[in-house]
Amino acid sequence: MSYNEAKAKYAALGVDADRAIKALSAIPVSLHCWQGDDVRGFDTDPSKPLTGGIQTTGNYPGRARTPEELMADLDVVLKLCPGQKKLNLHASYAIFEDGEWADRDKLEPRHFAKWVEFCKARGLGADFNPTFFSHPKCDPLTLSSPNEETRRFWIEHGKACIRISSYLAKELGQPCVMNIWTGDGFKDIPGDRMGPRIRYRESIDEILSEPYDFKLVKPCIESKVFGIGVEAYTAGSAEFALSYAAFNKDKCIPLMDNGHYHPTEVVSDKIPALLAFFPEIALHVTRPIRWDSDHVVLFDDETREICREIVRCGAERVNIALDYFDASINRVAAWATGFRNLQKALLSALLQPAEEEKRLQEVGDFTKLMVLQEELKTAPFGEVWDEYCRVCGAPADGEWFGAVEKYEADVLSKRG
Ligand code: RNT
Ligand code: ZN
Repeated sequence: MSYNEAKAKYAALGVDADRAIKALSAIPVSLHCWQGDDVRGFDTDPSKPLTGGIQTTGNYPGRARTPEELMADLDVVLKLCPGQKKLNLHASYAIFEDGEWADRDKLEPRHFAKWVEFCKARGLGADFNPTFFSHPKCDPLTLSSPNEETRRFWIEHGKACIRISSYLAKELGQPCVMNIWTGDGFKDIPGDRMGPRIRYRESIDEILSEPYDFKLVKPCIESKVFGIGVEAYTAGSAEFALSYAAFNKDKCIPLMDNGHYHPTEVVSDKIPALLAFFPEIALHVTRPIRWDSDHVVLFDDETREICREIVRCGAERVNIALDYFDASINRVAAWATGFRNLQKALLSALLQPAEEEKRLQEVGDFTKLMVLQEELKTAPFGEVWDEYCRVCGAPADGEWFGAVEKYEADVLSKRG
């Protein structure tokens, strides 16, 4: 079947495929730098384990060990993926030159100058994350620590990150989403649940007292239900993070990571719930299996449902980022597969007759709504996807994996 035939089929369902393709090209998706090196970064000893309750499993060869390697791998991924991209950086990816090193409380915009150069040359915007884990100053708490010296260190880190985010936004001419997430919590039943949360709240207040233009820097508060080693309690629980954002709407927005809820809860349903109150929200799209396992994003039902809600509620109100890290497979393929799948899910959402679905619900014709939704599942999506890839100058399905295999043979497999 040709694209034109597929287009006619969609037209019969009340959908304009050309318009869907055009709309998708304008939706930015933030590509997380941390899939390439198992969330290690460049500012601490890479032999030390990841902390903060997150974990990468697997030791597939080819992990990027230097900024140059990570950038080279990112370049391969960017070429394999259609769509508008931003680069999502963590503070731990600071690039130090001439033997210099700065601790996290002393990071400066210039430590990200190389990333600005990288983004400028590729027309990318950037998002940013303070790194409140994998560092000797985690005691193991950070922003919620009862130790004032620890807490101050991490507050200074957060403030430094606001300044870096402003710099990224100004240099790249696009807003920078800056996400605050800590793994603060306890393995077992706490003796005090309130204290850490009050300190966490006060710490975020202090971080956000650093001046910034809310149109350029968008601080987010990411919640989490539990982590490895923090099974019983997290300071930044869903209610905590959401309440913080709700009480500070003029300063920050809530961020939902779909790996951070109980397994039967779905973020797709939470998107319109939050957007009924917040002008904007942010998302980390991942794939949890039984827990926050951060598997590669697939073109699966919940990813598609999340994208349907993004499209229905208005993609301009949702800051979309990916967040997963699989170290057991080729990392470049993991990156590209997840990014392409999110693009597929967005495209398939844009290929829905949203107005008609809404009308059927409003007139109470749930039979026709179900029939329509089911028949859409077998509409010729693949042809529209291929056309979208072609328009974007990206490879179609079946045309990109060979390049990854070659890159693995020529480059990745030679890394020690
Ligand atoms: C961890 C959070 C957080 C991190 C990244 C690396 O559970 O999802 O967003 O994955 O900041
Ligand atoms: Zn996340």
